[in-house]
Parts: sequence; structure tokens; C-alpha cells
Amino acid sequence: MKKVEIHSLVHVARMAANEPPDGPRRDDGDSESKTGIVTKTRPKTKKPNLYKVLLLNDDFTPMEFVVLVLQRFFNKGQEDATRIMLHVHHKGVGICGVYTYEVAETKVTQVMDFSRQHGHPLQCTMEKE
Ligand code: TYC
Repeated sequence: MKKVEIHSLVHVARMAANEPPDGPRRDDGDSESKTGIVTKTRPKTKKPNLYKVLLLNDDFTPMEFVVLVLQRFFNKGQEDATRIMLHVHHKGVGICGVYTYEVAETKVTQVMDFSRQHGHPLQCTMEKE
């Protein structure tokens, strides 16, 4: 009769119960019992890089135009848009929103194009958080 170590039996029992050798885990819903295919489920937790979109103050762009920009491109209401515009007016720079790279880049382009089309020197830029 072949000698079998107790811990090997535990290992085999866990395999039979479809548990990993180091103890039970939650069922991953991959139906290994149905398909015979073993997969690993690992939650994807990588956070995207985020970018602040900034408005810069100048002496010429009308306040109402800046408020319109904040409403149109940054989905701000009248009150928030006015607050951000006045912040930029007084401090020189302010945050319109925080977005992933491609969204931030699109917002900057939209604001720069819109401002130029209306003959205003309003500047918009982005910066990594
Ligand atoms: N300083 C401008 C004025 O007095 C208003 C303004 C606010 C301009 C914010 C740009 O990003 C800006 N008309």
C-alpha cells in the first residue's frame, strides 16, 4: 500500500471541491463544472490617469461668454458657471472639470475653437492631476 501524506489528501479534496489549494474562494461564475475550462476572475482595478481642464483669465473675453462656455462644454448650471467664471476672473485660473485624457483634450479643442470663432482670446488648457 502506497503511503499518502495527509496534506496531500486535503489538497485533493479541495481540488475535488473546485477550491484552490490555499482555501475556499467565492465562485467566480465561470461555470468550470459545465465547461471544463478553468478561468481566473480578477477584478480590474487600474485607475485611468485624470486631467484637469483649466480656463485662463484675460482682459477681453466677456464674462457672459465664459459662463456660456462653462454651461455648454462643461455641463454647469448658471450658478456654478458664474462661480467658476468669477474665480478665474479674480485668481487668473480655474478648474472646469476633471476627465480622462481623450475627453479633456476634446474639451480643450472645443473651447479653443468656439472662442476663436467668436473672436475671443479665451484660453483653455489641461494638466495632469
Ligand atoms: N476678465 C474677463 C473680463 O473682465 C472675464 C473672464 C473671466 C475672462 C474668465 C476669461 O477665463 C476667463 N471681461
